[in-house]
Amino acid sequence: MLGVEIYWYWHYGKLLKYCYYLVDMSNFDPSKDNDDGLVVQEAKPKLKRPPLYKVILLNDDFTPMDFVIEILMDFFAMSEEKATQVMLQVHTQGVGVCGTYSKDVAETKVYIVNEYSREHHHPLLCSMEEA
Ligand code: TYC
Repeated sequence: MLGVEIYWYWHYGKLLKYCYYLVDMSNFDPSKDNDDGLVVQEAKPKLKRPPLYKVILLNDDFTPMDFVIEILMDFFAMSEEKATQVMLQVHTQGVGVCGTYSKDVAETKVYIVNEYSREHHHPLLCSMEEA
């Protein structure tokens, strides 16, 4: 590059900067690729998908089955059939998955389920783990 010429000007009340880059085009041949052997390597994407979290329900001996079904339908948008299936899974296996979500959504679900259970004096426990 041979140099830069800078101009300032007013445009609708704003002071704008205008730059000319002066380059030597004497050896420029538009029929060539003009990259001087430069190899351009594509950058590997550095972004990673954020981790997902499973929201889980734990079994206990006291929470009524109907209450667990109600939770699964109201907070996890399950049909009555699906909610019954998941509740029975927790009841027989000790733990069951209500759904998989981003971290903040999973944290919110865990919080509202546990709050709702406490408000209704049930010991039902909801938790989360990385998927
Ligand atoms: N085990 C409970 C009962 O017999 C029912 C239950 C199911 C409790 C699932 C909690 O996450 C749970 N009433």
